Amino acid sequence: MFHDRAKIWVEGGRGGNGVVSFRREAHVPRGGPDGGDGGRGGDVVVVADPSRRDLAAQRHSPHYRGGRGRHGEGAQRHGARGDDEVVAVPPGTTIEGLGGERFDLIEPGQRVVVARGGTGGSGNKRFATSTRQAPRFAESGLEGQSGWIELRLRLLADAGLVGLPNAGKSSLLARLTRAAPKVADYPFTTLEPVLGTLESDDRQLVLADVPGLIEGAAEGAGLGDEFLAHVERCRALVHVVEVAPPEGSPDPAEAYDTVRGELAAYGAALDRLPELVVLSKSDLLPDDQAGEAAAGFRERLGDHVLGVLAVSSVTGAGLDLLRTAILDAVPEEPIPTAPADEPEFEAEHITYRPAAEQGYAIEREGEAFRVAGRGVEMLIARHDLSNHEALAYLEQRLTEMGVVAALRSAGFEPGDEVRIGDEAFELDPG
Ligand SMILES: Nc1nc2c(ncn2[C@@H]2O[C@H](COP(=O)(O)OP(=O)(O)OP(=O)(O)O)[C@@H](O)[C@H]2O)c(=O)[nH]1
Ligand SMILES: [Mg+2]
Repeated sequence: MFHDRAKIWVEGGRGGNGVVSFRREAHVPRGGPDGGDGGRGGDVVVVADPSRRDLAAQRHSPHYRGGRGRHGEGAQRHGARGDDEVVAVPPGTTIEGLGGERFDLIEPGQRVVVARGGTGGSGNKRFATSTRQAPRFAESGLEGQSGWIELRLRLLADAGLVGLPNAGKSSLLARLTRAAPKVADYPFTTLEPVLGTLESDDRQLVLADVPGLIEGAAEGAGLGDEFLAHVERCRALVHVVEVAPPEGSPDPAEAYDTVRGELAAYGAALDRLPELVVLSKSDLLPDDQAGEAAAGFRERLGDHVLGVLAVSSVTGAGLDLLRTAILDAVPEEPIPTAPADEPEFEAEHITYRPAAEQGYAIEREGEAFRVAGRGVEMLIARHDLSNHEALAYLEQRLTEMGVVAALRSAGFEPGDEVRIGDEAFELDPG
């Protein structure tokens, strides 16, 4: 089964804790603080890996967690950074990130950080000042970013084979490329997209064979039309129509119009892609009749299509012309820009916005006051409020940040209860 969607849980590693430690030396009775900082938690990184075919692995095990940052140690030893967790996906995968932003992984090796690890806590050394020479507190590490994100694969193909079921699409892919798709004389033989590479002397081009479309596919008839996502990135369509359909089947013109209608109903501008029309199974008609059918189509469609060709996958008639026509239909790759000119892709896109961290709002909750805001909540999360020194430090920081003044103008009096994040405490700024 080919999986082109997956929902995964991503969680950056927790930062390591800072440590409380004091220098110990022979002959020095009380050394200064020397507690090191905790290391940052590892990130969760999604990487485009060409050896991956689909998103089956992510559906099978949907949880990804960055490694924990190590705690700091005495003698100013900082904890090591946590290991990154790598999620390998096929090129062509689109990611909807934690903040709703979208990333397209196209080139092999392209990577995006989808969940950052938490920052490590500072050791007590960092809290030493002239008036607080022996701080007996340190910060805890913070949790990493976490949440569910969506992955969606849209294959990277240059040209897509479309048509009614049984039109002969897979047979063509098998003749034009080394791919070996299943071929059989019943509709919906192809259940999932198959890629093949069309080779010429100087170019390689990827062809996608997708399931057949029937009337009403946009409303879910047959196999529906979701698999058309895999031709969305194509630069041309090869529309396959049986030149001599069996008794009782729609004639070639009707078959053609049905598929065009479904392409238009799907959207994504599929009906505006350059189109080559292939009349398949020409061996079932005498040569002149297949040629006449092609001429009739050409007249009817005119400039709307790149061309109309009668071919046979059985005899090989017309296949060389078709190969050339497909190569011509897909423009040469634009010359890639020098890597230096490309925007930095490594998703530093997901950054904390310092401005947002500065802001806070004060609200009354009965007798208590709630201070809401990412910056203050992170500050509280880092400290152990049962530690008197840590509490005194927090009061000092809240005063410096203007939170205490803002509380006072909201009616707060020293000794009132203040709530921040999950914590509630009596604030009594000196
Ligand atoms: N005589 C003749 N038969 C063909 C030709 N091409 C395909 N066929 C037959 O047509 C039937 C359908 O071929 P497929 O290639 O599986 O058709 P498809 O369009 O991929 O069909 P779905 O995957 O079901 O949509 C098979 O029995 C093929 O052997 C051809 O050029 N000549
Ligand atoms: Mg097929």
